[in-house]
Amino acid sequence: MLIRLLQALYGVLATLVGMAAAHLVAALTVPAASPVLAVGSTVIDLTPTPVKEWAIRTFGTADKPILIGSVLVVVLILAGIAGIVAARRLTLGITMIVGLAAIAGVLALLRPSAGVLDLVPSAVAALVGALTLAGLYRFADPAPAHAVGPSDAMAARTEGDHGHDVDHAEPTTTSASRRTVLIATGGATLAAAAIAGAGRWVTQVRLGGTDIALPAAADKAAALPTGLEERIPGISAFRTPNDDFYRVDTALTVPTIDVDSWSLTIDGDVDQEVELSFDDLAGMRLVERDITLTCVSNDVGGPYIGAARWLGVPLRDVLDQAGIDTTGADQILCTDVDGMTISVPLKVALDGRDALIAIGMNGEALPREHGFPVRMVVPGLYGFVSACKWMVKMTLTTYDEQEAYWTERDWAIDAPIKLSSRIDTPKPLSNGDTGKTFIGGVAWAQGSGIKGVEVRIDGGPWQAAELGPDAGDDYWRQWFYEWDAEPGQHFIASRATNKDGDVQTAVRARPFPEGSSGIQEIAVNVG
Ligand SMILES: Nc1nc2c(c(=O)[nH]1)N[C@H]1C(S)=C(S)[C@@H](COP(=O)(O)O)O[C@H]1N2
Ligand SMILES: [Mo]
Repeated sequence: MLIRLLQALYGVLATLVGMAAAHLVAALTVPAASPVLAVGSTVIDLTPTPVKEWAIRTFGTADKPILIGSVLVVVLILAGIAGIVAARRLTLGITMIVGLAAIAGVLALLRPSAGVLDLVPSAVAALVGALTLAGLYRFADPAPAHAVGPSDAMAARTEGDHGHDVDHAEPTTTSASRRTVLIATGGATLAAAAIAGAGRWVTQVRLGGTDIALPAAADKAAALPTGLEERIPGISAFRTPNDDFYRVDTALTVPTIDVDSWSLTIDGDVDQEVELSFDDLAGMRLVERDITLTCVSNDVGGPYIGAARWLGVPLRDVLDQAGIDTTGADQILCTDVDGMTISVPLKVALDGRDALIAIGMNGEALPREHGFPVRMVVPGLYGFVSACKWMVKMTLTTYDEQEAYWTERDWAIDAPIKLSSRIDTPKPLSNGDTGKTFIGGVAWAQGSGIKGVEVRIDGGPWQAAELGPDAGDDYWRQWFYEWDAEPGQHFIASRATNKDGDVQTAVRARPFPEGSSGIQEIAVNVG
């Protein structure tokens, strides 16, 4: 038994050393081609929409580490089996490890924007994994010597027949001592850790800073009014700090783009193809806008919403450089640096709303997680049909001709953000004191703006809440209601009304395929 475990450990260690080496090479070349990430990304893309929705809802932003962990567990189980097989037939064990790396290599090659270079990390994993496994067995074979050839098979049969392990066999001269085994496993563990550490370091260095100087906006936004957060503890800040801004995307590693070599291509149904460098873009007329972004996967009352001040070039201005034919194309297919596509209805570029090609967020360059160096921001549409991050190309085309990532997965192609509100405080199921209590939260109706928010306690009448400051119709409003809490359990609900007079619907819808609806109602205990 112990020997089997050791053999499995050899397989696992060889694979870990191989994967660490591959990760290091990937960090130096194509980070997303690292074997685990290539497999993980493919799993994400193949996951059916309902499962994906469930994962986002259940694990939130931990969905990525959980996915990578699951891939690792499966790979390491197979690696353990390869290690045990290698004890009998080293070449077969090595073939299994090489096979695992080959699968990762093929998946890396199948990624949307992959080139031959994407094969290199998996090739390194295969080579290093194979050499490590061979090295471990050569240096410290945990089992007594096994002959090669017919007697090998015989030994296996004997062992199987008697159902006992080889440690009962006569010790032989080539059997590794406990000490050599310890040195071998320790050495391989250290090697894996050291190489993985180097990979991490390389990534950190390559990531570099995003603190590039941004020109000032020609069309500045007025100073943001002071929000309610100092008065109402627990309410969302009027402006979401970049570090707290929700992140939703399919990228397992944050794409690292070098701003000097980045460019944006506008092609497809245009008068002339245009390619803009970052300096070209930053040299255009820049505007500053306060816009609240929302994810279609946000459940009623959920966390995937954030409000920021964006700096960018009006989408219309960039399209005008290329010259667009508004009778042909009906969508802008945006492509990110990894080949991921997000489509935007062309009409949002033309209807006068503040659709931006953004280069700045809250006074800084875009953080890497939020699309450095350039992303799209379109007020009023959920992020999955508008907010392409790490954008490198915009193609003017039709929905008939080309499908974006989420369209292939049956999500809506045009998805306006639904009127909604969220209770930030008190927290669901919290225990509060009796007496004066602030109920507070945010409400949004991008495009039309919020006219009012109402609160309902224990199924009673809807009562008007007070609104926080107004920073434009594309931006959320904070709201609060002063409540005299009495002992016992209470139910608190909120609903918003937009400036057109539409009231937030009580009809429940799940996020798929065009966003959630319904009314949030929370239970709290008082006294
Ligand atoms: N390249 C790329 N852009 C993307 C996505 C993505 O997966 N890849 N996800 C979109 C979705 S679903 C949303 S809600 C927003 C979220 O933007 P944020 O992460 O900056 O909050 O980005 C959008 N842009
Ligand atoms: Mo989203």
